[in-house]
Amino acid sequence: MRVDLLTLFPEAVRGPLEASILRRAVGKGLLEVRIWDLRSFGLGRHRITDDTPFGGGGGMVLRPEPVYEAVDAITRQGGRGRILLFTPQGRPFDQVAARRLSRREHLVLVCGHYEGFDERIRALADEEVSIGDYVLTGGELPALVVLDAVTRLVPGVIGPAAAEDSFAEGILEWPQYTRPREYRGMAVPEVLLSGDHGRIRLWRRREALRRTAERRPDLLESRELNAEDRKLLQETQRRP
Ligand code: 6GU
Repeated sequence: MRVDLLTLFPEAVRGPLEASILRRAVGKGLLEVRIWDLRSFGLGRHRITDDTPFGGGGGMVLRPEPVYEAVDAITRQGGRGRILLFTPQGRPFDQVAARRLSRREHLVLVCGHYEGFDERIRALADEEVSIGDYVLTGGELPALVVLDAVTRLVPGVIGPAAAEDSFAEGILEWPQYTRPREYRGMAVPEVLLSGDHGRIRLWRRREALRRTAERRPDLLESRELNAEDRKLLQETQRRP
């Protein structure tokens, strides 16, 4: 997958790309990220990228030219890709969107900044994306969030079992334990040491459903449970 990331703060996105899974994906040749400094497309000797809003009021607004010219430069390098514009007004990002975007060959991530951007920049975007109902200072962290969620779904980046975690299926993960068997008075549930894979599977499923019902009942309301899941969920209501 090729990703072009447009930002006024290239240094804000470099660190995460040089660490962990993202770095490994780049190392394996599964991901290629190019960072474009919007300032290099700024106007005049001072490389101006922002201006005051027409109509008055405070703050500075990202001008359209640097973004359009950066996208032109990307297009000249071959293909325009799917253009995502990061804004709190965008569609809330979720695992379904991550999976859909992971099938794209080329993404262009446009990070706004300042108090906002010129409305005409929206005309460039195929999608406007938000990562949740809170306000950040810019689109850099959202772009990295989306890039991380999408990259781990690109085949070969992590094992298929890890990528297909239970959230992909719409419920929360079950509790996990490793050594030691007991730590500071907290014991690993006996069933996990039993070697009985049938019992372990049912326990994990029951605990995943219990946790989802307790913490994210909204995830269960929007889906149809099969007979086994309904039975396991009932069991969680009978005994703790
Ligand atoms: Cl995409 N941008 C900004 N500035 N704030 C946000 C956001 C995006 N998503 C949630 N908050």
